[in-house]
Amino acid sequence: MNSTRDRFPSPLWGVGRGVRGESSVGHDPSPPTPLPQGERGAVCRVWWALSTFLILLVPGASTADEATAPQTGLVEGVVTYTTDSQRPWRYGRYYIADKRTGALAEAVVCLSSPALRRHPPAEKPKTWTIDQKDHRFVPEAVVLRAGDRVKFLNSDPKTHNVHSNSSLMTFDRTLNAGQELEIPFDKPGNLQQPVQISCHLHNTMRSWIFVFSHPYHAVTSTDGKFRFANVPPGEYRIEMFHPAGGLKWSRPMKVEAGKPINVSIPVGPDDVPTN
Ligand SMILES: [Cu+2]
Repeated sequence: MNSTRDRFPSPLWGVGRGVRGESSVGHDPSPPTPLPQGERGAVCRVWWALSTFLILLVPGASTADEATAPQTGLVEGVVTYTTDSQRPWRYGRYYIADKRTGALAEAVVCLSSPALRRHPPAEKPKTWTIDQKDHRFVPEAVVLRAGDRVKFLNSDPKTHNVHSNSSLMTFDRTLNAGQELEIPFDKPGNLQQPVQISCHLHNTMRSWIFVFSHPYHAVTSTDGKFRFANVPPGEYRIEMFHPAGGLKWSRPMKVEAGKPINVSIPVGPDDVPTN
């Protein structure tokens, strides 16, 4: 971007060149003719006024720079499931706390675009925790950024196991009561490619870890809500996936600076895979 100086040449620079007869205007090589006293005063007053105007204009130029600087957008919304008594979704009883609102818990929502795959890594990677408690992985769905780590705990008084044969991360470790295991997740995947975690000893235990290259992802709580702040303007898809039930939903979306977007993600029996 051109600097303010480039776009608004200093009036003093112009005066100096004019006095020395070097003005580019007309390329006149002849020496300047001294002006009468009265006219010189008028010229000075004109330049003073012009200088003041341009000085006042410079802060305006800064404002223009800010307006064209990368501004961000906000995307937020809620995931709901509409129950159909004729086609009951058997997972509904686990992930819908309030049947009246249908707010869907543990739904993973994210933005996707080719540009986001080149998003810079997080400055401070985080460590997330998945416990093994009452024969369940808690929580079941975890979303994180490439470079983050997951610490697996075993709070049960018996032995469990954590296993993954995902191309993003492969591991298989038995955890006795009270033992821990920390695993790094450096390779990004996407919404359709979670790291599925299981326990060899109890086949009903399962968990999904979604590894993203960017921060615009969320897993819903019992209120079904999600929120992405500081989204760079651009064209995206907003996608939702519920790993426990296989519910899928996606739409194209255009994010513009300073224009918050509220998204309703209503899913129902038609969004449940039939196979
Ligand atoms: Cu187990």
